[in-house]
Amino acid sequence: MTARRFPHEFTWGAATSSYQVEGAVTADGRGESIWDRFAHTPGRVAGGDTGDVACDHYHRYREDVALLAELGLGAYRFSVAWPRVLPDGTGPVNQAGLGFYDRLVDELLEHGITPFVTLYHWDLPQALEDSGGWPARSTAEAFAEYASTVAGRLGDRVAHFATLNEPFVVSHLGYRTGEHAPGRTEPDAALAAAHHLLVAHGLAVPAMRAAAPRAAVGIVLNFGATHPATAHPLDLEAAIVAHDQANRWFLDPLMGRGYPEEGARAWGWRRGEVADGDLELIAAPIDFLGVNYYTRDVVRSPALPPLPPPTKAPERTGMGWEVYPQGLVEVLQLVASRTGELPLYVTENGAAYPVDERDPTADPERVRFLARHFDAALTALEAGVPLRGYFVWSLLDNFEWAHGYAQRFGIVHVDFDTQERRLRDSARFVAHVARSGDPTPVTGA
Ligand code: IFM
Repeated sequence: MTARRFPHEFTWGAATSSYQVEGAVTADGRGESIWDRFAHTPGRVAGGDTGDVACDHYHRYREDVALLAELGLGAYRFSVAWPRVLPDGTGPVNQAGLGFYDRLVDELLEHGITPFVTLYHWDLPQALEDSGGWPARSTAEAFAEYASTVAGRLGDRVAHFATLNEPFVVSHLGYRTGEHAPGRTEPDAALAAAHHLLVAHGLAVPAMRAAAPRAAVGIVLNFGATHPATAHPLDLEAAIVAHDQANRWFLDPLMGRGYPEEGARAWGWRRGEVADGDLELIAAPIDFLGVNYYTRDVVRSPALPPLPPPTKAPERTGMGWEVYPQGLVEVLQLVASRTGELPLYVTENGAAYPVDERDPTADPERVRFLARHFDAALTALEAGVPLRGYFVWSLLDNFEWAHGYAQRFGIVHVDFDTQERRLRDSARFVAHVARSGDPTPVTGA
């Protein structure tokens, strides 16, 4: 029997983001970001951790590119820190900060690795938050200028830019639940932020195309399989609302379908911030869509009593997220039903697990997690989903936001005392899949 394989031209990569790995938060004129401020506020991040040093990727990027090359990965997804480029969010460009990304891109290209650049992975310049943050439309306008500056500088060498990473998380964890920076708990502001993130994307797309005519421009959204807890009509209703609010809120307007009605009604959204022409602007054609997938959401109506715990508890990662690989097939098919032939990438998938103290490079659970999700991606591909690539989250153990360094997602173990990097078994597995196209683990898992 012939093994099922990914096609040769399929892109394999690993992903990181600026605040999670770079450190060097005051180097070369970088301005303050909302995550600097938030992490330095007592009680916001587990263990009082900050991204001040993180993986010191800012100084060690050559070593990290060498790791990608050693693994034979064809692509690296990273993000640009807006406050490195424009320390106050607008105004004069900090050439020293932009220079870092120049060097990183050149280093990648010298190793034959394709850069996939995200413009916004959550580190908003604090100065922009001080003048209203994402709930203010001016932030969207500032983003478009910043995005075209970066595209203009890197677009002669970078062929793939994503505007935003996970606008759902930015708006709802940042402004509704307050679990993320800037830590605001203002439901109306969260909805305004969500809309302005999409406006930012819509303004940035033509500006980036003008600045970098050869580059593909897309966006990265997070999705979860969303299922009702039971067949009770109230659970079914709650799952529809959750699906609208989490999975369709950004996808539908991007695809020209407007905001999903059930979700908008449940949030009591009055749409005051939607200006004439916004929906057309947001639906500007894009060249690819990034899909981040980790788990599923089992939805119980708040009007029903909580269910007793299941007799067999589902398998979960260190984050407490259910391991649910078939959800990736579901999500990719759902997305493709709305995006048609638009190229899709899994731009993030991976898992945090506790470190085996005897051998921090042994991570059989992560190998198994990835193998099952690779298999799901292949199933979607075989079913006709135009999936072009897969980025594992993450290349390195890093700053996992409000969890600090307690949750480790890396296929490379990082010793945060010495900054030593060591390949985990999962890294070798990803290398094997990238080389052979065969998603089956070589040994045991
Ligand atoms: O670490 C994050 C990343 O920054 C965005 N997507 C989810 C990852 C795991 O929580």
